[in-house]
Amino acid sequence: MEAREKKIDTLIIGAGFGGLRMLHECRRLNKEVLVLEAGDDIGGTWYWNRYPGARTDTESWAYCFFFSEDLNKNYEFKERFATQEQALDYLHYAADTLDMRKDILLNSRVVEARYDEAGNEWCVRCSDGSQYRCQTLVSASGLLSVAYQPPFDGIDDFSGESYITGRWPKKPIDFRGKRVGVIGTGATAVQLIPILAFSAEELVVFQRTPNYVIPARNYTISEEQNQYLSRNFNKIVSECHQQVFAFPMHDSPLSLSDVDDEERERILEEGWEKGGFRFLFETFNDILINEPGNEYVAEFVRRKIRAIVKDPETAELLCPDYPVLAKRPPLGHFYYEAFNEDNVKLVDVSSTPIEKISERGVVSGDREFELDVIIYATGFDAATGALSEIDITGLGGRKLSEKWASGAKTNLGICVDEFPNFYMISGPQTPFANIPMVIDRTVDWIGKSMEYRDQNGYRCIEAEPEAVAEWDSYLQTLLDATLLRRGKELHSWFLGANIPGKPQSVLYYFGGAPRYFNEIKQHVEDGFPGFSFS
Ligand code: NA7
Repeated sequence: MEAREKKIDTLIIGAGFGGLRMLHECRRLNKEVLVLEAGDDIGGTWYWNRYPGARTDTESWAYCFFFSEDLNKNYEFKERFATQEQALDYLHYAADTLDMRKDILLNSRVVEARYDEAGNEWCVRCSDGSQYRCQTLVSASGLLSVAYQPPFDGIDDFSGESYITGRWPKKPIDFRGKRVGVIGTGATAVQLIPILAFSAEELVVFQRTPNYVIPARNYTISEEQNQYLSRNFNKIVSECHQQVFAFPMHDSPLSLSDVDDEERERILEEGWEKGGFRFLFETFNDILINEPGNEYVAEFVRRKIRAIVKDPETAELLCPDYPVLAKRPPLGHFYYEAFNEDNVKLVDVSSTPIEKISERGVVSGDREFELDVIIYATGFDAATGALSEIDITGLGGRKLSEKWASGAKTNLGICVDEFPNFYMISGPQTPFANIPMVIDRTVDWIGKSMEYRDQNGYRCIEAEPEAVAEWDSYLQTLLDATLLRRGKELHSWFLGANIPGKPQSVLYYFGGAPRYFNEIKQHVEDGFPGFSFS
């Protein structure tokens, strides 16, 4: 039987924050649009990451859509940092309020996208055999959507239960009376560990690299604060446009050397009390670039760790020895405190790596840890993972996987040369910052470029190869100016260094969100230099 083939103007892959924002943009442009979503519900990250303790690390009033004041005015945010259920609830609320579901097809995993030069169309195929043709293809498949599980020997030999945080089952899991091992101490594990400490009989945490965990200081949002947030929606949006990581915060005017030790200590204490990323951005403005000053902040956090964690040996293991922000710092909800519980044990696997998984548990060096449950909180194939799961072919049979064999390269983090009318949201080489805000600005640019293409009688937009090369070296320069350049030795997913063998390139733009927003705005005003229209 011949597979059905539907023609549509614009196809969007993924119904998370990016896909829904793009759907809204297509409606603004009066485009016929369809969103193909692999899951059986919308939500993307917030659909899949339902492990206990999952929450946003961005304050909920800035973890939202920014295109409609009315949409947010009528929504009640529940907590400073939305839980997974709350973040998903917001997306459901937005999709229902804006009647988006009629343009979304669930259970539709895109596996192939091929550009047909003769027809100037993308031919898209899903795993169920359904096929589509579209003029414009937009990937909103997520920056952290393909969970990474290290290929340890013997994974299948384990006789207990195994879970991967990024593909957590819908059914609640009962950890009571069980010996549970968590591999990883990134942002995910940091959220999960304090919750598991309450239920597991024994909790063994396998740590390769410690992180600087900043207290989140979560709280319930009062009715009064919700009213304040409604009244101040535009102010919040404008704050996000101006803050270096697109948060509704005020970057400190002070550098670490502007003040003496006593004042520096006071400011850091104040930031520690505010909690969240305010500790890093509202205290001093050069933590990410000033190495000696950074060491002062690092030692401040280490002193906090030593003060919280009672066992000195455990406290030392939890103290990182690299610069703050060289890896993405997690926000903690009583993370360090969890290590004071008698049932929680920290195991350092930095010098004796996990060698294999046995029938009974985890083997590191000459030690075997017997477990009933192993949880892999081992991160994601970031930025390019979801794109590399789709067989994407551009002009002249060029595969995206071949093109990126030595590292992903793009223009503006949105388009790739030889892949006409193909856009990426949250793809490689966009800013790493408050993700819904970066999505918002990226989609605004995509919408304007589509408008420009259509209104000027063109049928095609394509990135120019010279501009792609320039963007790549520009991003390298921006990275080199920050302490994030240390990421390679720290297995940072910002560089693809968390996955052995992954081609490495600068996967994110670190010039600051406001600079990027201005640059792409300028691109529109200048008529899209670095892109050819035909
Ligand atoms: P991360 O931050 O990539 O953390 C993954 C963790 O898994 C990290 O602690 C890794 O140690 C650890 N890991 C990975 N491979 C191994 C092996 N082979 N052995 C031991 N430990 C290993 O992912 P998350 O899901 O926590 O967070 C991702 C982002 O999601 C986060 O930054 C937020 O933006 C939301 P390592 O540090 O590499 O030594």
